[in-house]
Amino acid sequence: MITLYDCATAPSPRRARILLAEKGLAHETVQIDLRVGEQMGESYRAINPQCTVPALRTEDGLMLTDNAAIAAWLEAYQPEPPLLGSTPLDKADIASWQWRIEFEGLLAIAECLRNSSPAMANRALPGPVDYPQIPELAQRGLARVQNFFAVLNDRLHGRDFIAADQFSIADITAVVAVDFARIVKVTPGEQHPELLRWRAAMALRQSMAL
Ligand SMILES: N[C@@H](CCC(=O)N[C@@H](CS)C(=O)NCC(=O)O)C(=O)O
Repeated sequence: MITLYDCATAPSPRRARILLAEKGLAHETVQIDLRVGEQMGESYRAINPQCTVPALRTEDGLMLTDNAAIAAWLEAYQPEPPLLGSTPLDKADIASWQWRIEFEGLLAIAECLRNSSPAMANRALPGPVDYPQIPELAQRGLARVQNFFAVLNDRLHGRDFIAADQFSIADITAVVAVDFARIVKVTPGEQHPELLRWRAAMALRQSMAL
């Protein structure tokens, strides 16, 4: 059985949960409580020395310690439905949007949250090394998140999906990013009609309730 090291409230493991559901793969879940710092403890460090969730253990005991590895492995292990694209062009389009959503969306939200939240003092970046907060980065992160919403809204003009005219991992990552932006008080509004239309359509997929 596949084991997912998860945290129900965190965005990064949600990406892996949705991916597993879209692939129709059953798995066991081990919850890691980030609020009490369980990810930094010795027992989780032995599982993932990067001290982050998600991590996934395959049936063969292979440990995958980030979303990139989990997505690559899942697509090879269970090719249907293809979520990383099938043709060279589609694969490139999906990979490009996946990177933009991670960099302009998820990392911008993290930049804002982690550099401002008192609960994350000295934890401005995830991982085994502590870094102090830089308040100016929180401001820049917020501006980047707002711009990211505008970019997605523009992209979705005349499209049902973010990339390659098909449901893909880019849609999964974008849903997770758009939903998580609530934490820095950015939500889609009337200035984002395309984003709202796409998010409502995504909500029809059972996986998105995870
Ligand atoms: N590269 C990782 C990033 C994962 C990540 O940043 N996870 C966060 C939760 S969303 C985490 O584990 N944070 C632990 C911490 O803040 O100490 C991936 O996407 O797999």
